[in-house]
Amino acid sequence: MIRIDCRGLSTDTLAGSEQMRSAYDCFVRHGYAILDHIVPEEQVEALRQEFNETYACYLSDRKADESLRVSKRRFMVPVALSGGFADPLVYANPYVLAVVREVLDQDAILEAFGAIVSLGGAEVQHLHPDGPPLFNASISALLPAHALTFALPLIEMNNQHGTTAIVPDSHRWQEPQAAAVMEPVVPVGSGIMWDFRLYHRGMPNLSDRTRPMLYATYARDWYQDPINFRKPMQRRLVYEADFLERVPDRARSLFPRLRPPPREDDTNRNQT
Ligand SMILES: O=C(O)CCC(=O)C(=O)O
Repeated sequence: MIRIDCRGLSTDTLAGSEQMRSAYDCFVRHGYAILDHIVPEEQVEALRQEFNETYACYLSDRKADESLRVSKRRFMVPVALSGGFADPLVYANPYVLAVVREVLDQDAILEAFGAIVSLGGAEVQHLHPDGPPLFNASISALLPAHALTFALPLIEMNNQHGTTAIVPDSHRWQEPQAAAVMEPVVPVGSGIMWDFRLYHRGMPNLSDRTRPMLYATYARDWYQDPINFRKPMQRRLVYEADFLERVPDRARSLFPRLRPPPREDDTNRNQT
């Protein structure tokens, strides 16, 4: 398993760094990158508390119109880009963006943002990629990545709380096959990213603690995740009126089509 330690790595010189080169190589060859020490642990702990308070409604086994059940006791839920979740270190982490822009494009967008909540007792998921092949043709597996998922767990992902198991190299599969599965421990402050084509699955949560994992979908700017937002009330990005004003210049290109959200009294305006 290849891991990239970002501790002490200056964000000013990331593009040419050996660590980012290794992360890129691992991503292109094997379909994943694990980045250690990208967010201070105290900040992740604060996010976990904020998540538990703000999103308490998602901490039980309950179906909701705006969330998606992705396996037994596991849900994909919307998280607003507000409070601690609007910190650019979360949605535009410099280490993550360095890999995203190299793997996808300098103009890659943040296509969706939210959390996967794995409740205590959540069962193992089936192996799956995050999206279907781009074309119904073998060339799809040979192409560069078109989208990727970044996951930032709010408690350690391990064999008690359940990690995201991945099948290295499976982004190049022409069809599903038997292969070794890797179960990385992802500590608080670390993150993992995988190619949208990579086979992976959430592992069982054997503990009685809920395991929230923030996710961000980054994509080439013409791509939209075609399967994970199939319910009418689900939102890809939830944000407040002044969010865009607070996005730093270095992250503006993640939001090329974002407009201020519609006012409640103005139902004729477009929604993103
Ligand atoms: O819960 C996890 O670790 C992964 C969830 C996942 O891969 C999904 O729902 O698509």
